[in-house]
Order: sequence, then structure tokens, then C-alpha cells
Amino acid sequence: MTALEQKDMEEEVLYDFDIDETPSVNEEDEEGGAAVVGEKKKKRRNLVKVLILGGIGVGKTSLMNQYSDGTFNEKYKVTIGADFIVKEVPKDTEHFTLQVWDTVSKKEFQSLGLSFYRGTDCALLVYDVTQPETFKHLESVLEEFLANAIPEDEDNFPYIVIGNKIDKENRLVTKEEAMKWCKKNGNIPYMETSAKDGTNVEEAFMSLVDSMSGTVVE
Ligand SMILES: Nc1nc2c(ncn2[C@@H]2O[C@H](COP(=O)(O)OP(=O)(O)O)[C@@H](O)[C@H]2O)c(=O)[nH]1
Ligand SMILES: [Mg+2]
Repeated sequence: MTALEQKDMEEEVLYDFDIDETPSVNEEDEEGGAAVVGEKKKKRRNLVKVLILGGIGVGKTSLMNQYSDGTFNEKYKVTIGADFIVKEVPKDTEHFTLQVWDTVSKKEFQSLGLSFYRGTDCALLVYDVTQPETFKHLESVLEEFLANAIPEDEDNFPYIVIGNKIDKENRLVTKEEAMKWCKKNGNIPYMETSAKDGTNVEEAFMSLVDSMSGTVVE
């Protein structure tokens, strides 16, 4: 993608997203409701807010779609504003509700306001292994996130770095390079995925859930 195309793309994006409309996924659903009456708190509902961050075109939307319903779209469609999916994840005796937020690139991101970042529990930092500039961009993605989300415990905030598009042949960022960066930036776990064929997508989200295990978010 040329810089000009990228600029065009960025300018097309509209912000029609109203943060106040965030529905609560904490309410009891049918599953949690009737079945659990009487032993209410047995099945805890741990709400986990996950942000997918990274440069434009790295595969954020594709990762979310693949995780959500196993679909993949070859055609590029710019994400409008922000969008999220909700996924129920049973794990051992616990039950997690993942609220996964897909985002637009850095520039548009700012206009979504700080409330967008509020309450983030964990984040996927995604780059494209065939586009070195998206890897370099991770530095500012991380900075931007920290400056806005202001996590309580910055050093132990659960991120994962994702090298996406490993199904492609023209890979230009090596695993070693990526792992070195992750190590330098506080030992962030690193995983490689293909949103196209689904490699490691489920695993990436599961590893976030693992890192959240035992944390109750009401
Ligand atoms: N081959 C391949 N293409 C991908 C993969 N993930 C995303 N894409 C393609 O890359 C383009 C950008 O993906 P998208 O998810 O919209 O990126 P976003 O801007 O980060 O949301 C689209 O054409 C996708 O079909 C992947 O893992 N492998
Ligand atoms: Mg997108």
C-alpha cells in the first residue's frame, strides 16, 4: 500500500461510534439466568475487555472475525469507527465473557476518546509479518496505549504481540526479531497467527484468558 493510498483510506473513516452505547454484557443471559437460580454465584461471569491494536491492514478485523465465527474475507474493508464482538469462554470451573474490540488505526483512534480505552483488561498488539513498517509501528502503538489507558500496573499489564499473516510467502520480519522486541519491552508473550487459515487464532485469545484467570471483573 502506498502512503497516499493509506492516507486516502484513513480519511474515509467516519466516526459514528458512540461510546455510551456500549451494552453491558454483564447482565444475566438465558444461560446464566434460569439455570443458575439458587446457586447464583457458582458460575461467575468474568468480563474481560480485550483491545486489538496495531497499524492499518495488519489483520485486526480479520483476527476478530476468525475468532468470532471462523470466517475470513480476502477483500479489504476499512473498519468504521470501532466494533466489538462478545464471546463466551468456559474455562475449567470459571466462565469468561470476552468483549473483543476491533479498532481503527492510530490516527482515528484518538478521536474515539479516552473512554474507549477505559477498563481495558488486556490487549493484542498486532503487526503483519510481511510489512516491516507495521512491526516498527508497534513501538508507538504501545506508547499510545499506555498514555491513554493508564493501566494500574503498567509493568504487568497482559499484552500479547501477534505476528499475523504467517500463511503468506513473502515474510519480512523474522520470529527472532519479533521475540527480541518483545523481550526488550517487558517480556511480552509472542505468538504468530494466520487470520486467513485460522492458525493460532483461538490459542492467542485463550492465552489472554489464561493470563486473566482468577481475576474477577464485575
Ligand atoms: N493472507 C492473509 N491475509 C490476511 C490475513 N489477515 C488479514 N489479511 C488480509 O489483509 C487485509 C487487511 O486485513 P484487515 O483485517 O482488514 O486489517 P485491519 O486494518 O488491521 O483491520 C485484508 O485484505 C485481509 O483479507 C492473514 O492472516 N493472511
Ligand atoms: Mg479493520
